[in-house]
Amino acid sequence: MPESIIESINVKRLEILDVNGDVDSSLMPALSDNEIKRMYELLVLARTFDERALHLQREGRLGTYAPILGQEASQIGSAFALEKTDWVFPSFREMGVYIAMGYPIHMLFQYWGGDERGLITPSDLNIFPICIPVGTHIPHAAGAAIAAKHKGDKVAAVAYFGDGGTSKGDFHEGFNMAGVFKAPAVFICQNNQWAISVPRQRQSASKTLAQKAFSYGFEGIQVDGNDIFAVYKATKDALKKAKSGNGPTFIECFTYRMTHHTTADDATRYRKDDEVASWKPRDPVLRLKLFMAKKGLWTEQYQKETEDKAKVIIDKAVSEEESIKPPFPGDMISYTYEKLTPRQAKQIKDF
Ligand SMILES: Cc1ncc(C[n+]2csc(CCOP(=O)(O)OP(=O)(O)O)c2C)c(N)n1
Ligand SMILES: [Mg+2]
Repeated sequence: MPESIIESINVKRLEILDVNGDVDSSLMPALSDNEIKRMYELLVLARTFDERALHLQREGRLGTYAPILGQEASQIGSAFALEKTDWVFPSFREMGVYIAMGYPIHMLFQYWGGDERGLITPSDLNIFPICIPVGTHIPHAAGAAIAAKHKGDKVAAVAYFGDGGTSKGDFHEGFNMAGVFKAPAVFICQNNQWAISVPRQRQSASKTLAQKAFSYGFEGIQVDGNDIFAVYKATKDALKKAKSGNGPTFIECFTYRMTHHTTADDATRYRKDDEVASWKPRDPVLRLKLFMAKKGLWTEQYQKETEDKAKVIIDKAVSEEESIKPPFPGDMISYTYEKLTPRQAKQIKDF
């Protein structure tokens, strides 16, 4: 039998907003001027949060923190497309998603300050707790999507994870289930080119990460993750498809982690300054700002007001968080064991 190609993989790449702030109007999603301004204000707020978290960590006022610098468009653009009723399964680098969904910011500081009560999601938000183990929440999202389908809920389940997450068995198990059951799931990978010190090319021999979805019978698409309009459109389309019974989508946001993996890491030990510098002109915030300036939506005055407003929100969140009574240390073991050992009982008494 002659060799033949059964089906070739056709991975689309979506780009709308370029580095000069110009858009491909044939692809531009419908967004009002106010919505575009709201997106920009969220980008600035998320970046202000991120900067403050780093400063607080350096001052010993916060624990280890995973920065989002460079990935803001992937996070705000996708979250902007979500409805409050959708179920979100985040990893540990999604502060922009939390902020865009309206999560109380002081609780984010509380969590990164080591107080788990910061992850008690307010009842009007469907956000699962941050998942520190890489990728283990991908099957949870697939399961939630299958459950929503059975219940007839018009919602989608959305999992966020990194390029490193695609190497986990959980990724393949979750994708397989989602594909077989045509689950209303949207999988969003922020391919930031690094999994701590492991570069993308050592993570997978696949040309794109997006193409992996095709093995499970659904579409994968790569988007420019520093282009907020492309991320928004891809997510909006995927959610619509999921909610109309047409199954899952995998979105690979092609972006870059501009700084260290966490505050416990030193990225200068394993990657070159030139590589980081080459991504600077592709900054997601700058790109939207250039677009808005051309449209007459951005002025120096507006920039100042936006930054001042963000600073006030973050200042307030920090003081709110720092006025919360610290948790009782004994809680570390109170909820772990059904019955305490005599030593643990003594420890709790001595706290
Ligand atoms: C199961 C598991 N193994 C190892 C780790 C340690 N770890 C934390 S983050 C990380 C890399 C994750 O890379 P990626 O998925 O690309 O996400 P990114 O950190 O780049 O956002 C590793 C190995 C972990 N948290 N969980
Ligand atoms: Mg990564």
